Amino acid sequence: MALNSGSSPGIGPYYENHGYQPENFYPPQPPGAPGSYAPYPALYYPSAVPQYAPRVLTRVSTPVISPRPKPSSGTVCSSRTKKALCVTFALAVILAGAVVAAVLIWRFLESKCPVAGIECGSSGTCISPSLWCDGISHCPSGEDEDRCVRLYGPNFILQVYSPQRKSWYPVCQDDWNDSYGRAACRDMGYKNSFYSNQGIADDSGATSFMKLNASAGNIDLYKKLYHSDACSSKTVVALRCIDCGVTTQTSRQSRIVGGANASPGDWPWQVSLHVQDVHVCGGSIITPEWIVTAAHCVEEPLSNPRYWTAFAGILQQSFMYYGKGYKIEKVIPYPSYDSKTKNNDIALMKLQVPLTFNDKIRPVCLPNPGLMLEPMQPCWISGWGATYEKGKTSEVLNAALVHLIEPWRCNSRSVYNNLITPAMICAGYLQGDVDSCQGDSGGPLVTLKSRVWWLIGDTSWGSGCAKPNRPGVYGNVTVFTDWIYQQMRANS
Ligand code: 4AZ
Repeated sequence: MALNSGSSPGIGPYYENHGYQPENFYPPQPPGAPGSYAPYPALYYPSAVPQYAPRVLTRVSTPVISPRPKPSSGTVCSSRTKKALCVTFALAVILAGAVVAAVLIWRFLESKCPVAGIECGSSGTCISPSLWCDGISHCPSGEDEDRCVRLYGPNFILQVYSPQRKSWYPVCQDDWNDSYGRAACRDMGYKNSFYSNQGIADDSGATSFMKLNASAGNIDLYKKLYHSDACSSKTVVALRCIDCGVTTQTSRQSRIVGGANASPGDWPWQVSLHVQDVHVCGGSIITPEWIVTAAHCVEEPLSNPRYWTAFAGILQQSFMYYGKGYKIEKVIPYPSYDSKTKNNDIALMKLQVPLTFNDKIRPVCLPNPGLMLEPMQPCWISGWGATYEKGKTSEVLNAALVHLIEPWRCNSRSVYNNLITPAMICAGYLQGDVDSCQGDSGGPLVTLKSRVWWLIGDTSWGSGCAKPNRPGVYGNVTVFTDWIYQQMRANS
């Protein structure tokens, strides 16, 4: 991270960071890679050849003395009885093989959506995970839209999608309890994770709610929900599935304006991702098992989870050598990541063993839809990246204050001239000086709002570091939250 000086961000009118935006919102992309750096040095590439020596069978030098001349058909199946035994044995082996193959085929056919699909109820119809909860019914009985939940706005208001009315509704607090909260968190993709349920006054001006029919017996949560224009408690459910976006650190803002070394617990979601004991990229903890990073970090030949180790809660690179590293179980790059344009530069890593949270290791919140950001929202970047262009990665974790730069400004001719897509977000200073740099990739761009830290971006690219009119470009995480939750659901 290039760290020199900072400046006070201006305050402008609010704008909503809409998730998905129309494809044709921006002009077509000119060809050519926008980044001027390779994502990782060739030095870190794992060897392309297997690292084990093949075992060779050695012959015994002592001659074998045969009492009788060798029959032409071989030594084992020599007599008639032995032949019969051989045939029986061979048949048994073939039969066992056939049984194993039949079981495997049966299992494959039994999972009715074997190729990355989700089954609509038990109808046998398979649809792509990306079509779930997209507001359009694809399943024969609309099952893909009938248990869609989301957390809306800075206060985590629980909303349920109504396929009939084609709209999201807040859930009235009447008769709600923690076990419903747990079920909603599970349906969102949080495996066994639930933090709090609270009834809060709804400030969205909603006049219609989803209400629980408490007398409906022990049936599915979504079958118990019905529309109502009344909500007697006058409060709606605010649901937190994970205690995210909080730090024990309180004096950050006044201490490190303009960028400086981080203190323990400042950025507890920041991880360092290593390949062969070398820091390659940053990442952000979002749950005990999931890390958000950049897709360009895990491009071939580094797509294999076995190459990667994550370090959490450690500020200094030299201490990681002795620290506890977390092995990676899965690497999931965004399916339509484009390595030429860096469009959709986001990936997920699933840890083999979940993290235990403490003051130094904590998750950041994924941005909820309805989170309003200012055009020049103050944000923070952090990482072990180079402290000057073409420099080496830093020994200590650094952090800097930057501000968002509106897409129209970042796409202007003097800045990135239409290279910025809706899946990207620019942050930094047009005068230069403070920026992310090589080695910060995959790491967080976060903002503090309603006393919660939100993951707004993942460090993606830029032309050089801290140069005038060349701010940092980040993956626009808000655009990817549906995909992230889908992956957490499908790989839990
Ligand atoms: C990199 O190569 C990189 N100035 C990350 C961020 C920026 C440039 C390069 C933005 O990892």
